[in-house]
Amino acid sequence: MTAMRWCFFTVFFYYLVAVQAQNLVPNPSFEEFIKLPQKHYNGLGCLKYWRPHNGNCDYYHKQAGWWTGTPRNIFGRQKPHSGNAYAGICVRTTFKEYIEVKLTAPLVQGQTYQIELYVSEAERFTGHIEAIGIYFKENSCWSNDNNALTETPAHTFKLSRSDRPQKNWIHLSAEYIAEGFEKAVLIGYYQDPSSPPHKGYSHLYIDDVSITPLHQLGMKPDAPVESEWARMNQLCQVKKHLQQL
Ligand SMILES: [Ca+2]
Repeated sequence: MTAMRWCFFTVFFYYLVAVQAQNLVPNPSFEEFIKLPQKHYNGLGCLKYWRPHNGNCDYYHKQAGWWTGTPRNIFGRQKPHSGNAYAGICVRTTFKEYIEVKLTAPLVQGQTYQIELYVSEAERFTGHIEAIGIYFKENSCWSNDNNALTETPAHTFKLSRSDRPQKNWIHLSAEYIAEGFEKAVLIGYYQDPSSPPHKGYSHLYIDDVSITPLHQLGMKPDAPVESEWARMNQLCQVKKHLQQL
């Protein structure tokens, strides 16, 4: 292999890694597990990377029994948005669960990120989760406090009561400009001060969480976002060039 070809091969390899590594959330689809969830334990301890911030939270997988399986499980029936698995949190009057994960890299101050996730309220309960909060932390830590977090989330997604009960996943998406301290993310219930406190028993399925850099630092905020199609086009160009060497 000539030096030139080796150079292009190296660039191509790192480009592929960069494209695939953009999501800073490890195990974003909850597919990597340590052990399958079972009836006696289906907490996030079954998963790689993800941890409950409090309580146990819940994990569901297609290969598990019906109690903790997908699409059918104890809280309802829902196909994974992708793959075979998803996570779940319980929200009760006196008990709110949060899932958390340490990001693969800290967020960079001033950088804009796209936050995305898919949620679905389980149909076997009557309560409605009014809002989901995205909380960033400097450190990932477990808490024995089962109350709703009192701090203001980095972003709040309001959920419409008309979305429940339903079989479809709701796509939540927002942009966020990092402050630079963010090393872990928590996802869970948010108590809007202007709304009455949550009542009843609710369960929320969560799948495909991603936090990706949207704009490169130094670019204008309204600069066109490089699309997946454009990236694939560039990859094809690099591959074509390699074949010509
Ligand atoms: Ca999944």
